[in-house]
Amino acid sequence: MRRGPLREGAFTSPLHEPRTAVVLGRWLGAALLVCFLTGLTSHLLQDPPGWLAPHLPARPVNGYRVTQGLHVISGIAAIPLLGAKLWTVYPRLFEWPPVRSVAHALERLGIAVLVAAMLLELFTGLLNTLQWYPWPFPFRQTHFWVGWLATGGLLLHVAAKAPLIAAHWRRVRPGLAQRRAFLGAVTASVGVVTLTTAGQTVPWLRAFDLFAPRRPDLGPQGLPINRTAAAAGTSTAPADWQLTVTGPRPYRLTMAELLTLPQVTAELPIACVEGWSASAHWTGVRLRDLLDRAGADADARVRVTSLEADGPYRIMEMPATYARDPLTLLALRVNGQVLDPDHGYPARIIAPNRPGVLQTKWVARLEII
Ligand SMILES: Nc1nc2c(c(=O)[nH]1)N[C@H]1C(S)=C(S)[C@@H](COP(=O)(O)O)O[C@H]1N2
Ligand SMILES: [Mo]
Repeated sequence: MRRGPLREGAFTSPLHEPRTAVVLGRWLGAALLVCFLTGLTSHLLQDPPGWLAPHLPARPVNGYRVTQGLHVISGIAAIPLLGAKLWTVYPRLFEWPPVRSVAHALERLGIAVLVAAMLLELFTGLLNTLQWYPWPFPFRQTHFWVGWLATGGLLLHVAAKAPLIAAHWRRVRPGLAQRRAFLGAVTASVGVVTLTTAGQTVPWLRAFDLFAPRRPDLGPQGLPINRTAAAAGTSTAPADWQLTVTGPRPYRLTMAELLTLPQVTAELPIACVEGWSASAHWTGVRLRDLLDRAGADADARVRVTSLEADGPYRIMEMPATYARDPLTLLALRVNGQVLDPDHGYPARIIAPNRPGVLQTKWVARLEII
């Protein structure tokens, strides 16, 4: 009956043992914890429940840039770590007898769910950084819920293995030379994938940004683009474009009129959920000036609508904290030039500590709520 990998002694490497699994598990656990917490942060900033929205902070200015950068960095680092961890423990797949008791069956089932959820989570996350969605389900909801499943499964796994983890937590001397070499190779792989991708968001690693899907300095006006004006159907703004503002005292402004209002310059990043970020100098009219002019209350939210005919980011809502912030602009210029159509000409929103998806381009209308 026991053939191939099911044979006794089929796996000869001395590394298929708990100490290696524990060392890798610690690194992987740390990466996944960072990934989970920053992912949750991203979810709450992008799509907050109603009770939380008014309390989201507009500071630090680079907050989302840091948390989302860490999310993608830790997620990418987790890929080689998970590979090494699975290699270390995979002989357990061929355990004999396959099931010893109900508890054992449940534990194996739990591991199956955990591994499947982890693989799906890292796979969908990585492909999202490439904006590639070769599956029929929606990315965001799937990535969010599978993230909970993977994290819950991980906590149960750590609880179930706590005695084994505790027994192998401390280094035993002399260490195994093979293990040192293996862990060294894993560390090197993590280092290489991190170093060659983190430059999409960490400015001083930019020179090594070989494999990330984005170079933060490549694109019109020195900034990358996600959705081009051609894709959005906004390559040429209507000749009679006017900004429409609705509220207690609704009004419309032409571009010439907007340019007569006080212009403010702010240095703010675009921090895309896919992991790239880039800072720029934006010039335009403070959003709060436009809202005050329409008679908005200090705690009013604003709904921003783009010229774009459709697309998931055509309409965006902004809580008062961001709308009142002195750095939140209806930007008309970037890095000293009139906005390129790809960057949102005639006008775009730019606000501190917000996900890139909420930095609406090609603004047509502001509604005070
Ligand atoms: N109207 C509109 N605004 C949008 C988008 C969009 O698809 N439509 N994409 C958003 C996303 S996902 C990002 S990361 C930023 C990118 O800004 P940039 O192209 O100016 O760099 O714009 C945001 N604004
Ligand atoms: Mo984005």
